[in-house]
Amino acid sequence: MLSLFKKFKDGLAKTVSAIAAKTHGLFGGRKIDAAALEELEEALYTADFGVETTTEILQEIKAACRQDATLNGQQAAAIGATVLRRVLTGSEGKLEGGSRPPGGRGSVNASGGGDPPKNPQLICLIGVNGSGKTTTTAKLAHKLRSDGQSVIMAACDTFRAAAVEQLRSWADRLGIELIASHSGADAAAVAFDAWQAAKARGKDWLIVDTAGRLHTKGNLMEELAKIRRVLQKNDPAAPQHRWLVVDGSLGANSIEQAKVFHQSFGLTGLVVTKLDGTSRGGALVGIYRQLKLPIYFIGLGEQPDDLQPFSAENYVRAVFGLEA
Ligand SMILES: Nc1nc2c(ncn2[C@@H]2O[C@H](COP(=O)(O)OP(=O)(O)OP(=O)(O)O)[C@@H](O)[C@H]2O)c(=O)[nH]1
Ligand SMILES: [Mg+2]
Repeated sequence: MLSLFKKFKDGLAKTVSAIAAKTHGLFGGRKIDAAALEELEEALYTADFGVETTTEILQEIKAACRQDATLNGQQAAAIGATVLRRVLTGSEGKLEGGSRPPGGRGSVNASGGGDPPKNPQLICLIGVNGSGKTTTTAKLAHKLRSDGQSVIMAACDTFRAAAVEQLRSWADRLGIELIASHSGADAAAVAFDAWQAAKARGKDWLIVDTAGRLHTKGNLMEELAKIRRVLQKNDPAAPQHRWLVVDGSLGANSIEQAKVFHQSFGLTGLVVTKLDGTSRGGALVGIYRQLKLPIYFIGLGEQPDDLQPFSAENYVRAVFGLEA
């Protein structure tokens, strides 16, 4: 099995190799000079790390160069990694277990009856069109099940028949239960029914896929608020997780959108997708810096196993070419 670090490194290969090409392999170890610093600055901008982070990294490397004129690329990479770790402090979202601990059914109580089933924990995925919600719903369900949890998915993108079919084909492929209705059905009603089904069947998790929507469309944003209200009739704490799925290749565009989604739906976290398909994987840093919402998972491909819990350390090491 690939190590988690290797998955990050492979998934971020486009970003990493673009930086290496622009800096002529600086992190390999050659001596730092003014030209190398310029190349590094340019490479970090191009990879979408943003002005603040790029400036901080360059400032610290320049300060170290003033102390030690022989500073080399590997040492510079270590300094860059330290800055990035600092910027990403608090960025890792950690998903705590579902309605029961991994692997175990509810414990049997003294009267021999067994605990009443707990409410399912709910994750609702929202975002603009095409950001990766449906794929992430399936990958996440697969991940949770691989961790020994029981999962059900809800197809609450009722705008297009194709959307339900897309999730159904994932459900069939992965053997995961799906609650769906016809296209045009009320998304909130599907979410409500799915919650009831998850509760009745003692599932740990319910993952809700929603329709893509532009943050500027008030009626669609209202639909999200309604999904939340209706779910709260079942469980005032639901949906416990409200994650914005952000296309990592779109960079700074996501930040304004996220602010509007946050106002309507009270986001609790982020999933950053498609980092494998872009040489601008630094965008994740700007997104976190602006929003300060924990990143729970990142998408590094289109296969079921290509969703990884976000690890700031693995990300930082991959970017700066540090070995695990
Ligand atoms: N390379 C790569 N592709 C991804 C990733 N996540 C999603 N995709 C692809 O992006 C495209 C859109 O993904 P969907 O999951 O359908 O996106 P969505 O947000 O559900 O789209 P709408 O429902 O239309 O709003 C699909 O072709 C996915 O396979 C990822 O992490 N990496
Ligand atoms: Mg979708």
